[in-house]
Amino acid sequence: MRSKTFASAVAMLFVVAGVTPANAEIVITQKAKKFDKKRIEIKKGDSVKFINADSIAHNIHSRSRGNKFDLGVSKPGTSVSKVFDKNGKFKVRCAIHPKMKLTVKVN
Ligand SMILES: [Cu+2]
Repeated sequence: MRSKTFASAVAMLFVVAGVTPANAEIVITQKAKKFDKKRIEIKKGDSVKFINADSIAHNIHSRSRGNKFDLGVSKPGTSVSKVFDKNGKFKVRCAIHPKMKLTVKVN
């Protein structure tokens, strides 16, 4: 029960500090080799869930300065998530389909 006590203590700390640990999850669907949105605006700490609703694989990544990442190959019917913990404007692309474009603005 020691870990439970610790978890409670951590939860108490969040309350005392006035921190809201809950962040939003924004869902982006990939279908017909397109993202269902061209640009989104989110808050720092929010995550974006990329659902692959296509019958082909995609590979979400970004080469934007300050926030380079590669979520790897996501097969049809699967999803991958990315937490955006830095402010800025980031270009998200698919490594397999260069025409797939999404801009994520993190405030
Ligand atoms: Cu793709």
